[in-house]
Amino acid sequence: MTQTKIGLSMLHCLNEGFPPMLKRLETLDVHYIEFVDDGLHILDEKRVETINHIAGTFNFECTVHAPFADINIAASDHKLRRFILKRLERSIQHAHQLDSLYWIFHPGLHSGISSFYPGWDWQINLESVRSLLELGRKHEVKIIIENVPEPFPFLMKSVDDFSKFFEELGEDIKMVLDVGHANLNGQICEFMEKFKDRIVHMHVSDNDGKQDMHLGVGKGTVNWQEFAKTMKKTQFHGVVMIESVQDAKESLSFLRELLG
Ligand SMILES: [Mn+2]
Repeated sequence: MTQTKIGLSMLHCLNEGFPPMLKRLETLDVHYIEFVDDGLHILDEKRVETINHIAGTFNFECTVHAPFADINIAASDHKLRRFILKRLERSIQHAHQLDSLYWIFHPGLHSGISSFYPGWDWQINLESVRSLLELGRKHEVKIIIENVPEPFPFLMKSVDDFSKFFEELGEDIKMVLDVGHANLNGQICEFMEKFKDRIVHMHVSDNDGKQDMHLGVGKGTVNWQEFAKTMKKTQFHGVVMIESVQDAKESLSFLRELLG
């Protein structure tokens, strides 16, 4: 039996700056790491080089989370969108230099003018995803899209949103299932079963079912027993990446116990 691949996102120390994050990296007991190309951990050539140097010594594999704080790939202003895509391309290049397994990004959001033009931002979102897929091919990086949380005005949060998206995109794209986000609309198992051939990576954290709290795994209302059962049933073999902001180490032992 193969062991479940469990990893840890460096999101848990995004408040700490880049050098302290590197220090932590050297003490972690995981084989898979996710870097967040945002906030104090924004990547550049030099930082990528440093990470590669550490990876050579500590032998980990990584994924890269795209910047997300100021990013809307469904931005209606095309000049702004072009700039956003440029920024994202730089992130994809860093993912390539890090030999990242995947580059993970968020779908676009509705804006203050969306109601005047129904369906327009949905189309822009599709277009931007096609552009990103093209950039992924250009830089030889597998890009994957994430389900995002309520109550934010994202275009793609539910199973129905993703069904519509996969149907209309006209290209093949895989996804990362964020279990904490799916808990907010009560669709964890539905996502896992319906998109078992699409889901290649997972983000896990816990919450109270109302807010995206990124609690330690086992500290909220996610039914982890059911999650483990469904994971087996759907034969998920990707990385289960802990995205808790608190109790990262406890989450790691909880998942090792749960998933073996
Ligand atoms: Mn996530």
